[in-house]
Amino acid sequence: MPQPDPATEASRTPAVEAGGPQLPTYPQDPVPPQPPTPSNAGATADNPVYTDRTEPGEGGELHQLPGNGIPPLTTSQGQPLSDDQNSLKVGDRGPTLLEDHAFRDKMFHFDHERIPERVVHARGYGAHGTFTAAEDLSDLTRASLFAEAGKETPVFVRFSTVAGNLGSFDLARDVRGFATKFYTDEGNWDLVGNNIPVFFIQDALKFPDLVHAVKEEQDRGWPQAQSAHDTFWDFVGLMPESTHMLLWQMSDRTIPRSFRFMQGFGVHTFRFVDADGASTFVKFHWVPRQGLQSVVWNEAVKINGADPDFHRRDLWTAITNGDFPEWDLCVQTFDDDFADSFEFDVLDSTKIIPEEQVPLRVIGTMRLDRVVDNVFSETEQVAFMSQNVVPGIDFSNDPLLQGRNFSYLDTQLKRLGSTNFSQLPVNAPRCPVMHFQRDGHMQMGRQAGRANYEPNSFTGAAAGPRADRDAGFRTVERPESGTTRRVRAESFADHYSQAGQFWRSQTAVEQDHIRMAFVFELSRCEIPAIRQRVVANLRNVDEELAAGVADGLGMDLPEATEPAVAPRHDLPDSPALSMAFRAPDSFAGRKLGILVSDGTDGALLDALTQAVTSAGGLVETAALKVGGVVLAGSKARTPVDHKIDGAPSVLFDAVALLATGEGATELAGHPAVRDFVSDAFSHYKHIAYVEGAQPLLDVGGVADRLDEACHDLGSVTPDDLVTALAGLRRWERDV
Ligand code: HDE
Repeated sequence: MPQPDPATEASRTPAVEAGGPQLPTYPQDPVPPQPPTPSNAGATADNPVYTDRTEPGEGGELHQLPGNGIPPLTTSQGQPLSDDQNSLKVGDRGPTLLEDHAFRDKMFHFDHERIPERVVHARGYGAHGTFTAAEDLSDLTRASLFAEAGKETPVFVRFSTVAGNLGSFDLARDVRGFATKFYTDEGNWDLVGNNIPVFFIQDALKFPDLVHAVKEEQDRGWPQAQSAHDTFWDFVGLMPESTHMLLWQMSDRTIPRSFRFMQGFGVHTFRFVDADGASTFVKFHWVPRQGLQSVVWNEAVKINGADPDFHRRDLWTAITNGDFPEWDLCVQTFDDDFADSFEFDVLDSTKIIPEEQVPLRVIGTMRLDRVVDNVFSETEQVAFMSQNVVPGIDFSNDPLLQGRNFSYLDTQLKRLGSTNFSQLPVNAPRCPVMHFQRDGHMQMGRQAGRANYEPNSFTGAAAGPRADRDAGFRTVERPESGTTRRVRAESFADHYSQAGQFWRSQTAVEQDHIRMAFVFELSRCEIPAIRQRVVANLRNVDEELAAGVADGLGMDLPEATEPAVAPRHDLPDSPALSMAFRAPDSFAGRKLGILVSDGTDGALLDALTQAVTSAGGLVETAALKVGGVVLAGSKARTPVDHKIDGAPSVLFDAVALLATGEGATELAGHPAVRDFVSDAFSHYKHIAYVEGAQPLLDVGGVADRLDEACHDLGSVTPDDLVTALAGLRRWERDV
């Protein structure tokens, strides 16, 4: 059998057809022998450069492929390769030789590409940005990033789900991690928060149990990325301290429309410390300038099928389009007197301090404006640690925080495999680092000099890495005394009052969603006693909620659980706890999905696109075929963004039906189109349509149910439509 010569057709990289799409031009084989240029051009012995091979060119295209005078591929040892397509064999069809060091070099590295995923928050997505201080905060903290108005500090943020594994889907009903690394000029400060201000447990010792209970069950390996199963509800039912968090978890906050539309919370009480060592308690909040927005549950389920990467794609798209999301960093600060007089213990992470009681103060704004170059190097290798604080920020005695401060350092060693993980570019401080920590796996530094201990007389009293008694980090001096005991403080005992306050502060629609979420999740539990225990706990929160959940599950209302302390039902409503309180006031950052066909009015399509984009929104089109449609009065095909099957309406915030005539009739025969329209309607979305789209309204079953959020483009201008779209959903719709 004739064998391909490595230098012939069979081993060639395909050539680009003339007139075809603009793909990078590959050189024609055989690759001519390249001059032995070092792969890392520009590198010196002191400064190896490893990143010059696949940088995008100015036009975004990948270049620097072999040939044309560009350095050739090399092994990891820098030896130029003559052939990266064929392994070394005995004869053309013979066995592969162990001698093939280039093969082994490549395969060895590939075999070890994976590292352990995070035990929680495995699935995440990161981006770079900048934090800009709003004012000089020196009256509260000596943290250098808050030293003056306008001071900029680079940040890296990683958003995540908690329970799902790395390859799970984005729209799980789950808490979202919101972790921020501030590269301050006095070291890294990590604010490792969530999008919910409370937590399930009060003591870190319970964390392994909580996580075991929520992750897939050990004897079967499912469910993935879901709390809707027996072991989770068993655990939380037996741990009434979880109840407040459960109310948040069952709210729409755990199915966010986008990372861009979520709040973030530091959760614990921390301390700000000023230059004199005086401290103030502080709670941190991130408030998105984009407003808050979530999807509905039925939509979340469908998004996970249509686009499991919905949230990461959303963040990437927004940033690469220049639509940079922003969050205000706000603080609630209070002193010991407030802490002593507050109804709950400020060290208890299952409690909030209502904004109405201690208002938010904006201390700066973060803007995310750069996606990562490499997801593994940055998003996967970033190591957040709650114990990363800088001078001016300190911990409180919250037992959850104290436990976290051990766990995060510990976990990085397991995940990243070396104590030198802080040398990775994404983790490295962007300020001088001076210490005598030495050696260890993957030591990247070349720590010169003779002295590697302290004190020493080689570096000189002023020159070496001496501790700075004045400016260095100093733990707040606080009196502590007591008997060593394993106890939970009495002041942590009220598990229900704030859950009731949260429930009462929600709008009727939000309450409905919470009730339905409890019903759904508990209906996935096979063991009736588990459902009963949770409903028994809910009776201490609100009788109406408990009755509604029991009814939805088709069960009798159980006796209420005996609470540790009687729940209070007199806490005032806190409107700020409702997502409606921070609803968006425009369509900016949202997406309109437009269904088009042959014969669609191109002028209207343009006008709509123009109106949406000038309001800061995005437009994507879908049609029967991705090749495009012939617009009315045109002869050429206009490409579209999606084939209809790949663009269900759940991927959009609002939809417009511009398909018309025969095109509309043809589309109406397609099941995906029926779902496109009927889902948009039942997910309370705005629907704009042209007269010719009647077959689509008919097939979607909405023609005789049109309401104020259904807009006839024959009478509504594109600008008016965009104004109406700011409302996002018509919750009054009877679906
Ligand atoms: Fe975490 N958590 N956590 N957590 N957590 C981790 O650290 C832990 C808690 C949070 O994007 C782990 O690097 C304990 C509260 C975020 O890389 C681990 C306790 C809050 C992220 C860990 C908690 C968080 C993590 C797993 C109970 C909100 C992802 C991998 C006391 C304030 C950060 C890792 C990223 C990740 C431990 C509870 C937020 C194992 C022991 C409360 C956002 O160290």
